[in-house]
Amino acid sequence: AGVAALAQALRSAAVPTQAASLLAEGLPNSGPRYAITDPSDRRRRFGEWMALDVATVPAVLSAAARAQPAWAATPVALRADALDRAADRLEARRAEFLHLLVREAGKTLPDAMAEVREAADFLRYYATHARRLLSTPEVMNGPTGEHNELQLHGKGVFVCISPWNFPLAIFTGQIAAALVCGNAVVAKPAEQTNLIAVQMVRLLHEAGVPATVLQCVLGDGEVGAALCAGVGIAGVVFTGSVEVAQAINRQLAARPGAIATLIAETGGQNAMIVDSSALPEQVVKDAIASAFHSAGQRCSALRVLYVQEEIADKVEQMLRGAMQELAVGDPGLLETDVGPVIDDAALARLKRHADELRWQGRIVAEVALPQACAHGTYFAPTVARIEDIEQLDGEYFGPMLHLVRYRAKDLDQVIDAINATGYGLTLGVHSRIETTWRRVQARARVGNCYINRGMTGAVVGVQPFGGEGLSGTGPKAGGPHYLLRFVTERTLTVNTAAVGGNARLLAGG
Ligand code: UN1
Repeated sequence: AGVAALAQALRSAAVPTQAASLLAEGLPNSGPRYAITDPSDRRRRFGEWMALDVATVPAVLSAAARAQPAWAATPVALRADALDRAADRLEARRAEFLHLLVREAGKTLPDAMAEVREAADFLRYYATHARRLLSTPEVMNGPTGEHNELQLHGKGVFVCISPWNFPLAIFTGQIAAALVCGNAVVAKPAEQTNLIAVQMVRLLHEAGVPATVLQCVLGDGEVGAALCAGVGIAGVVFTGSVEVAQAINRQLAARPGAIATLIAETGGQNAMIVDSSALPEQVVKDAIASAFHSAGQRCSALRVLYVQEEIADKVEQMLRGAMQELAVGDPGLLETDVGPVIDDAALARLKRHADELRWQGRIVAEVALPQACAHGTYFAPTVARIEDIEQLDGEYFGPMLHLVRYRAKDLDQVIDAINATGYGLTLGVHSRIETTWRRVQARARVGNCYINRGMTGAVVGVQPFGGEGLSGTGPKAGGPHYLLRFVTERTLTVNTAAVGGNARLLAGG
């Protein structure tokens, strides 16, 4: 009954079909318009978005800079309350956001539900954490007659650039962290998911975040680059490709003025290592979920499965069988496991890669696409055998899994090869021998290591998420250190004797 009610609510949810930038009052808001299409059926154009004229970007940033001091002066408790209210409203309006996640981003219903929950979790987690972090002085008492404080203040204006694969959760998490610390935000969502973004920013405004403190700018990479070129910005929060993160890093380094903060979360070349003590049923279940659910479009997703040769045939055979059970199709249907990839460009890159592997005779298993997928950007879940991870020339962001066999004596070389990719996001290990998985974990340079389970779906506050090397700058999102990069520290030392020896008079303000 609950599921049927949800499906009904989804169909009847009133959702917007037009998206435009949300700017401070008085700023010109016009630019070219683009159709919004449904990835599960490209013929379905259900809306339109309007890009911002790039010439308006400096005025947007100036408005943000003017609004920031008053927001920073608002007590942290009130800023945090606004995030909590936003979380409550988001849950109350769940159907509308689920609908948008399914239609605009091609997410399956379970993924969409998890994403709404994650967005609410980010709001509440950063609210709770900020209340504590920003109000507790960490310094010791100085000598008598002296009062000391270590204050944490917002840095200024943050530019938040977010990806289409978590258009609600990551978009909201970046913004929430920056705002609650007393920063103003100019957010630029991925071009593929503007409706969801604009709807979330409206909700944050309704929850009490002033419109000039949080603006949302729609546009392509040129608009993103113009935002990052803003002379007055304090920092950039970016989740997306390594190449773009590196370009932003160069751009920030080359600017005159203060050195801006870059918080980047990028890609991965994530592996799972399976030794001969592992339970094949468990391995196959976790590998399928980690590689193919969410259509493989998570930066945490499994790309390379290393299986010790003794059990490789068995795992391969079971994998082939299990893949035939995967339902690929319309993400709006409850039975669907794998929806479309985001757009034609993503599909073309995956197809080129799979075709090359097919010519080399490396395909081990492939799901047949049902007829109903003909008009969407669907990529058939595929498994291919490769020699080693170094054979991959980058991240293949989709339901594509690569298999490598290894010998027990080569385990250290396997880990070294994974490390040598330069990425370091997630790693899975399946082994019932504790010394083995401990040895792997100690040698691997990755941000999130998962033992005897799937390797996606990090929970905010429980599994702080983020990588090292090419995978990102840290600190981890949804972890206790994330907010620290959004604030600047100011130490205040007062000679209290000079004002009559009453420190409380000073601290009371
Ligand atoms: C991403 O895919 O961009 O653990 C990061 C997970 C998610 C990953 C989000 N939190 O699968």
